[in-house]
Amino acid sequence: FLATDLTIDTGVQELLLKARDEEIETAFDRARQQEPRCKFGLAGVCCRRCMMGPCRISFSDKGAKRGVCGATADQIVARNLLTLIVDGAAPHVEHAREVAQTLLEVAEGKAPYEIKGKDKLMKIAQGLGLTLDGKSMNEVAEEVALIALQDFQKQSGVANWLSLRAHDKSVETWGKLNILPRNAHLEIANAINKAAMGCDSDPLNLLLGIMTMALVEGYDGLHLSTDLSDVLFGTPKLVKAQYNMGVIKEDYVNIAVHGHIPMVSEKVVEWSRKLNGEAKTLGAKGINVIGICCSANELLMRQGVSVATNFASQELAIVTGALEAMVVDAQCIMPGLQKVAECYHTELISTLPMIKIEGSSHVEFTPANADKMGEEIVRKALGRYTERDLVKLQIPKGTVDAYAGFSVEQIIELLSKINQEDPLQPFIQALTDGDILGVVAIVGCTNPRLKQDWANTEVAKELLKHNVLIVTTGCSAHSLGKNGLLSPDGIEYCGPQLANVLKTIGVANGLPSLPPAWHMGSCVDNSRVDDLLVALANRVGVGVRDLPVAGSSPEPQSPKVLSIGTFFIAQGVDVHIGLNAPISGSPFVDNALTADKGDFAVTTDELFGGKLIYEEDPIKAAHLLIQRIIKKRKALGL
Ligand code: BF8
Ligand code: SF4
Repeated sequence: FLATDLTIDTGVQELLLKARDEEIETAFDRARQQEPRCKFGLAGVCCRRCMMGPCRISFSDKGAKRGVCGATADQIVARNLLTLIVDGAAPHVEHAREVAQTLLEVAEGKAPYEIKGKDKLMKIAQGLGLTLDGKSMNEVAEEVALIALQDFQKQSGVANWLSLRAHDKSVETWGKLNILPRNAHLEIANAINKAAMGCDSDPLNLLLGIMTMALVEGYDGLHLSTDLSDVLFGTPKLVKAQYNMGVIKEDYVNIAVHGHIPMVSEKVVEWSRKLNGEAKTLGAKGINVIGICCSANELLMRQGVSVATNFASQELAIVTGALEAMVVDAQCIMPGLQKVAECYHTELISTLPMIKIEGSSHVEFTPANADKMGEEIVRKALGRYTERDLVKLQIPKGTVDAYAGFSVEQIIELLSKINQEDPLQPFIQALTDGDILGVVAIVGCTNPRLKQDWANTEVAKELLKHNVLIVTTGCSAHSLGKNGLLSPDGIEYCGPQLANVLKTIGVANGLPSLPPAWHMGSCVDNSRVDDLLVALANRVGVGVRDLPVAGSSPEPQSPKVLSIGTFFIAQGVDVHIGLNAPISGSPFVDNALTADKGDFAVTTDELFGGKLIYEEDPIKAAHLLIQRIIKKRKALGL
């Protein structure tokens, strides 16, 4: 395979050739070794839920139409999708719980972090109905953390973070369907129970279970993680940084942070700054921390740390031969990293007690020993610097400037330079006039089965050309960053009306223009996208489902894309994916998620106002999204 067929990132292409010369295998090679893929698995009709199986449902008239227990294709696919969505939501829920637990320990004086987001803390406390009079910041933080932790305990009522963040009209819809979650752990256990052999076999009831899990993802995964991370580490503001493998610096001690959990990555940055002088005694110019995947997003948004690469090419960062350490925590960490690290002087370091990697070192994170962890990790990296093999050193040249830090708070501040009393007004005016046709969130991953960064970038460019504003998160944001769409220069891709809007807001804020894609953060920060939608809906006086907006994940790999996607569908937002979910083997599930209102007895389009759109071709996908946006505009009389 030509490297140019695997990725549009020229730095990654260069490193793929280097890896081949050095006989190092990466995910791009392994993705091809898995072809041809099992068609039963792709369609979702394979069941391994008990030892009467595994069973699979035939596509032809001749073969089996039911599993041994009698389960049909609809039942098998619905159960599989439910557990797939648990696979997506559970890591975010655990992420949120860890942040909440850390906040509690900080408030109790047991963990070495300071609360940097005092304003956010007070706003959340007010939203939760707490009285603030006479209370210290730590007392308020403790109360907020305890209310957050109730979302893993309470046995009745509705999850607290849903009540805090959801739009009233959405809650009304979910209440009528009886899908409101009580606590995240209970609903995860329920979902696994529903899917077990001999339990729920009603595809509609399973679909409703999927939507409950989607709400768990949305509120006790995404929103809770973002809110409490902002409390601990501060709400992001506009920052400028660089993208591409070129951010790894030859004459520095390089530490890559990879994963998701900001408590880990923030401490690595803090200790790299503290021990920077020690790098100089080794002959290096200092310590250079760079990001990969969503840890990159967390640090980019709050610390302006530059980004080396995204998911599909994580192993290639090590192939530069210039990483002293790669620090990982949870989610999207390829086990293949260790084998690559063993070919170089790089130390792969896992951190979370429950997530270890065969062969790697481990420096344990707990909130209380976070400083000890940070110091030990940075000292390990310093120790590796002198072991570098200069013959194997090759860092692709070139970086791209990018802006990030588009929290809703920051967006409102930028807009307030145009209208101080009513900051959202100019944005809504531009939407009303069609200068902004709609807003699409480009989110999710890169996937070594697909040409890296290509579809993410092409969907974005086609939408921009038609005056659709892009907001972005996750590894897709990195695709756009690498390709210049997070820079003011990127407005060359915009239609004239959108370009004008971006210039006007940019100039009012001392920039030539805002970038055409607004980087809102990591995957859990899709909560920020949701916050923006709720703020717009409230300001206009409609529901989220009425807004001319959509989501798109052109290169998904993780079930997190499906859990986040169904969360947005539950709010009535259409969601495009560029690689099919394993649902095509079930007429019921496939139609329920992808058909239009009225075409079948049950569709999410009818129940919630949003549906799943599957399209591999990025240009066609962009136009399917534009059609849906225009339909929503018409319904609003625009
Ligand atoms: O949570 S975008 S590849 S790193 S799943 Fe993973 Fe996908 Fe990247 Fe962040 Ni999100
Ligand atoms: Fe087969 Fe039913 Fe067991 Fe699944 S649960 S493996 S369909 S017998």
